[in-house]
Amino acid sequence: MYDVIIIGAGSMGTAASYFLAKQQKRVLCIDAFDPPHTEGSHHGETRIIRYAYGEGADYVDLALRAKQLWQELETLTGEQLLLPVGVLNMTDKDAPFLHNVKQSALQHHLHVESLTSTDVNERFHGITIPDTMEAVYEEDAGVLHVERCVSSYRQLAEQHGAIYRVHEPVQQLSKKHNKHIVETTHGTYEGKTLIVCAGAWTKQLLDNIHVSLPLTPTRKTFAWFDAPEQYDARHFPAFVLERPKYCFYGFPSIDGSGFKVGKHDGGEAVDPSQPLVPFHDEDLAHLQSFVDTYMPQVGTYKYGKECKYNMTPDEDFIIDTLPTDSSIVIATGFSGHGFKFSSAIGELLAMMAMKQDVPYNLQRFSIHRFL
Ligand code: PYC
Repeated sequence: MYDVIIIGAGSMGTAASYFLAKQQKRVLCIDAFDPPHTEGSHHGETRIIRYAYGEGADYVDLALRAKQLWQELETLTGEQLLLPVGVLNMTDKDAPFLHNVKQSALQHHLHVESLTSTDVNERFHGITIPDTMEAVYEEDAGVLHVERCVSSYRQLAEQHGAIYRVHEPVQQLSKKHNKHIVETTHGTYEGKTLIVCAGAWTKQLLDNIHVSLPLTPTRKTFAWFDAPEQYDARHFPAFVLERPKYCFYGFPSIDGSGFKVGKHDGGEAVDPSQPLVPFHDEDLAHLQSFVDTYMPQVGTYKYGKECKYNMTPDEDFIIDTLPTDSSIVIATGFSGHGFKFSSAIGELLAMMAMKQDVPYNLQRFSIHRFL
């Protein structure tokens, strides 16, 4: 019998497995694939990490803890995981996102710089934004190497005794005599506590135990372009650019990888059991149009990829225990902005699974807003 069974060994699950295994808990991590993999939301080389948070100051404590834990993980593994290239947040003047960035910075004493469009266009060669826009630059923010983050936590967790069962889709969840029973395609496992963090597959797993959450797995796309010198990570930041009708994000070229840009808004609702439609011309047209408008010196398209976001209606996460069973911990609905937090959320899930006090106000992430 396991102390904790984690369903979904993506970014959150691998981190949680490490924090539990480190406490000598018997932990089993189950995944339908073999992480790190390209079927969920943790592939594509890079994700943004930012602390002055446009989605609201409620996220800042978690973001700052995440940074500390990524740095600890770097020390433990000797891998470079976090590259502090800076993050430039750009919106129309007076947009709520930028207001929240400034408020987050003020409340948490974070170093940020408010910039006019002229400041941005002069300082970051290769960006052209109109004078109806403004920006906040956070120099300490940056980029995470996603696959390295996931494989580092998995490796350390296994070194501490966590068991990984991969290529084992979960088929059935049930409970008997206070034991959770998890049936996969390959076996049946028993655990005292469950953590469900299966990304796009979470909705159908929870439907299985009659918990219905309004989660929408959604197809999103990103692509790499040739990057002239000015888009190199030595001078160019990661960025989020939000306008009333769309939102894109991007990364400088790191070690010659190319300039990467992704479309954060829109996308099609998908069935996670079906393969995603491969990246196609219309996906490229959206990304190319963004690049042509705001970063016109970016070079030729190299290749594109697709991934899944697991959206909640309000785009805030769900991190909670089930109201009907406090031995089931849920972490889901990361809505395309969760990866950066996964070190801190892994630690938090381990605390919740062990019924320890947690050092955050989790009100905003409550499951009750949807039940
Ligand atoms: O996680 O910072 C983020 C992000 C911005 C746009 C998409 N993801």
